[in-house]
Amino acid sequence: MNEIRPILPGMERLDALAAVERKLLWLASWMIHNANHIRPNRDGLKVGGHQASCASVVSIMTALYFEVLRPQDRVAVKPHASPVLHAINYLFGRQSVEKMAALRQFGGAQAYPSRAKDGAEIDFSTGSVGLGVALTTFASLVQDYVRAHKLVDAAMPKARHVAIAGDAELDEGNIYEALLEGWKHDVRDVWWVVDYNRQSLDSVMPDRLFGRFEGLFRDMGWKVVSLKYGRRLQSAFARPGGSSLRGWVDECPNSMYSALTFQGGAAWRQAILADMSKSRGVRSIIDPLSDAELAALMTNLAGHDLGTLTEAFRAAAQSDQPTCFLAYTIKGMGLPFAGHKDNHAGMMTVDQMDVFKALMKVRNGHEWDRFEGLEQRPAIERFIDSVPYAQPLTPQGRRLQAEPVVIPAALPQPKIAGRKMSTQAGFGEILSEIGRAEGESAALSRHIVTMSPDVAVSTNLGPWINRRGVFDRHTRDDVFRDGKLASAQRWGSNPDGQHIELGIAEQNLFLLLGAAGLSHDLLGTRLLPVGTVYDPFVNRGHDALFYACYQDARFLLVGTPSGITLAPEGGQHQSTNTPLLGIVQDRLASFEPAYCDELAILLRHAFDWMQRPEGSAVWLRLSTRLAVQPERQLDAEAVISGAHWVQAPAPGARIAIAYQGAVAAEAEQAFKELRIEEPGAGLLAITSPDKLYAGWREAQRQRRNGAPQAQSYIEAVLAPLQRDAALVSVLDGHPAAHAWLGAVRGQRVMALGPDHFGQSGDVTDLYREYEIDASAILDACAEALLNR
Ligand SMILES: Cc1ncc(C[n+]2csc(CCOP(=O)(O)OP(=O)(O)O)c2C)c(N)n1
Ligand SMILES: [Mg+2]
Repeated sequence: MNEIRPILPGMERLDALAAVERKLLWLASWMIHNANHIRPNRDGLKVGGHQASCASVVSIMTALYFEVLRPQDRVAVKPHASPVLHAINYLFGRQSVEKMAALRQFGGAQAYPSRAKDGAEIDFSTGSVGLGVALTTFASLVQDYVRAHKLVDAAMPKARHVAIAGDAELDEGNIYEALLEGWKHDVRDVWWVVDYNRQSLDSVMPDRLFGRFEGLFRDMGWKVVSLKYGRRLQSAFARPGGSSLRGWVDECPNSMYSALTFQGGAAWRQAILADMSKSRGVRSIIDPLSDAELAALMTNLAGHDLGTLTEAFRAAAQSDQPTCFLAYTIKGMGLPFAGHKDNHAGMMTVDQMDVFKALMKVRNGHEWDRFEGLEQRPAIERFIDSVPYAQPLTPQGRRLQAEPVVIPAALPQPKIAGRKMSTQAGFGEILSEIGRAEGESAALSRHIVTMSPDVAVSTNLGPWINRRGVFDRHTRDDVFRDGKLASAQRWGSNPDGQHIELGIAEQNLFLLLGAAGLSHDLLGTRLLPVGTVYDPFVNRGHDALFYACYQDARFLLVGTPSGITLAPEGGQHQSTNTPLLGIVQDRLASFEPAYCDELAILLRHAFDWMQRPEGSAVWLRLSTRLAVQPERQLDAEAVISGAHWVQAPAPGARIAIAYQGAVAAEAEQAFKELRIEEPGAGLLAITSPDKLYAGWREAQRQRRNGAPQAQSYIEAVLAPLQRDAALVSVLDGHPAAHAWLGAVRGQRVMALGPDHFGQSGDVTDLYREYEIDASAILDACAEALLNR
């Protein structure tokens, strides 16, 4: 931790911080004002922005960024304080006026901090409240992991992971899921600084919440630092009568405190005297003050007191215990709507901005100048240059570089052909083979880290875990093993383990995948994170999955078992929408193999694709359904491109069956019968409607943009079929995943797949019920051939 740094020549440190604080308040307010009132608005749509939310957190961010944070620290900033962060980076010379003036515009600074769009200065994107806060816990866990595995240089300074959170974020359940998980993993080096303005979007928070948070955090092993009153209020409380005044403020309901803040000094006086006019002590404190002075005193909360904030942060920095700061603030502090319950999206009017501008001593035409309105400019400039966080983390900046992990041309594989097994079991076996860590795959196995929300064994990660061990910062024994009680699974854990076992909360899986999937950028080492989850419960964590993809995290998600094929596991566990999620989710390439030879190709591709600049995260949808594994030679490129002909159609064929995933056997059986009537028919294995669709869209784009010969893979695949041929498609998922195939060449698609769910039974019953068995496929073929 940096020591208290020397006093600047000619300037007190706190005065310099106060000048910066003022500058940030101005720039953030102006950025939003400019976006809404100054620049042209072509479509009349509300632009928006949160001046009050920014004002609330300006002091906290000043204290952190200009005093406490070190270059290696990583920060998640509450979404609606984005303008403050842009302004901070501007003062550090890392943000441009053009981007700030284009806040919320195409190519401009983002409404909510975005790694992908704002660039290297943003450590974590935020936007969906709660997720960024929790992500810091998992980023810290990942840092512990890579350090324990010596994947990073031990000399690299350890980062603290800091979330600057809105208090309403504490309403999000994922916060508590993360707290529990963080406790289990004894996570260190995390700070959550809560901008405790007791206001959310709609309103002021109930008073009963007060006191709840402290207990919750302490129970989870956190230090809680409550920063309630600023130094001026504290010294007033220390005077005769001060304890009555303190009692009164302590008891003042949140909504009344907010309303009085908005109303100002006269209202404060009236309210205090209504209750305590007889108290000579209280009167001796407030009577000498003007209305403006009284208002300033009564709103002197610690979250706006730079001295209190910096002292508290410095004290906490002495240990690595996770720490929550509850910093009391006023939403809209310093702005005309301070404290008003409706101020969340409130904005200064043009007239109010004129008054504010004069108050900030900003001249017209100089609104964006870095030091406009500040006295002692050279001292402040020197101060900003000397700030620890202003020093570059590396010569290249805040984004680190990682060596790629070399993936062998073919993954080590168990013998598969001829065996009766599922894709889920195949996944477990291939991963276990990689886990032998011999020869070419040694580097690969060293960089893989698996994780699962309490379904490691039931998703076949067991053999890998037995080889590679469970990760924990502390070595913990396996009681069953030590007691020689028979168990197939080793659960002892130690710092060398390569599986991170999570509790059942799926959002935590996606947050951890997100954090681990950024290790190349944040920690300078490439991890290949593999997370397994029951496919239906992807829905449970979908926002966090979306969030991980939005940040361009790179990981492999394995959803298994899936569809209605998990039959007796019960109707509630069936996933029918996931193939569609796989198509629509950007930065996530999704695949569903039917057989383990395809799986082996796709798994290898995933480890490669995750590492490519143009690549993405990958999702494999697998099944527990047993199938006799074919002995055959596959075209790996075709499997990766999304489809391959199992039986190529005769040129000009009238019909083909296309299947995806677990329903292969039904499609093959139907195809056998179809071929008796239609000898030229084809059988297509679809491994990724996502890739096929994306390729088709891309070719359309290229053709529009002057490359008329551009052709997509799926266009080439379907070309041998007659122009108005029928394509009977089937998958264990919503049929809309295939229905679009008819638009590719104008062929007729009969798409089969469960569009209802919820019955349990065996596969035979369910495939009949949801019309994806061989006879349903044949019926569809017959209908297609008849209705030409
Ligand atoms: C998951 C999610 N739900 C809703 C929103 C819309 N929203 C944005 S900010 C906000 C309230 C935030 O209140 P708080 O965290 O206390 O921040 P403050 O502005 O008071 O600092 C809401 C509901 C969101 N961004 N994300
Ligand atoms: Mg709030």
